[in-house]
Amino acid sequence: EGVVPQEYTLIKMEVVPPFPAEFAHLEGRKVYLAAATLRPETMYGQTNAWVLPDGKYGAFEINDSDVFILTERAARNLAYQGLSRVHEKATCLVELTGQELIGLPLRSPLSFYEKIYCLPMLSVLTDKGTGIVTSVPSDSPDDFMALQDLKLKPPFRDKFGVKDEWVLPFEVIPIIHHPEFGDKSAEKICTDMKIKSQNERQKLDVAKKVIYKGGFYEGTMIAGEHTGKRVQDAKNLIRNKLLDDNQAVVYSE
Ligand code: A2H
Repeated sequence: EGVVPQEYTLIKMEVVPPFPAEFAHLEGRKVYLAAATLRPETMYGQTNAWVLPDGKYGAFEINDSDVFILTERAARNLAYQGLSRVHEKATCLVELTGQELIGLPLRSPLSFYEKIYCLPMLSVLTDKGTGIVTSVPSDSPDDFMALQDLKLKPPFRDKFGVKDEWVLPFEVIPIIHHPEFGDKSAEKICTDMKIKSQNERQKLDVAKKVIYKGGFYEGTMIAGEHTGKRVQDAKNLIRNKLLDDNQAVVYSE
């Protein structure tokens, strides 16, 4: 963990009932995958959620109605930030593996797609954020390559029990115009750099930096109610609206 605290926005990706057998007894509660992002302005472009298949997760009580699925580490941090039903204590209702979360249908705030699915990504870290990531393949090279791997490699889908219909219908949505890399900047830079898979860590780290810099500081919104505004100016407007509407919470670590 860094010395400077990182402030994330946790996006409440609602698990659409009916729930699978592993947490059928949560029926009647609102259950969310809580995805940590630094880019709330990109939520229009969500196509899925990411979990680490071997990761350990739990369903934790946040208050009388809401249950968040995330790592225990994040649940403990949240408890100290006033987000647990029991004061300063994380209470786990069910322990879950990432593999058990794959295929969950989700409704996520601002997403153009009404229903999206939880899918596996091998670069998800369980000691950062919540261990849940929301996927925006238009603007994140990691998300783009992980989705490409699933789309182009049927054996990779089979390995994790991923159904075609959780992946194939979800196209990259242009949401930000990047001055140098256009409207699907992550796809463009991955093609230009000839990145072959989600495992090309060094290249992806370079791609991520380049895309982030131009997209955030010089990008323009081309989707949603802030179309035409600079990304820099839209970010806090979008973030504050998500927080006001109780579709997101603040999380620091
Ligand atoms: B960002 P930082 Cl469009 N493991 O959100 C791996 N990656 C994680 C993670 C974890 N446990 N928790 C969060 N992240 C991702 C959107 C996005 C993000 C876009 C473009 C760039 C970008 C959609 N995914 O991040 O190491 C999340 O992806 C590049 C900085 O704390 C989160 O924001 O700086 C970002 O990494 C946080 O990374």
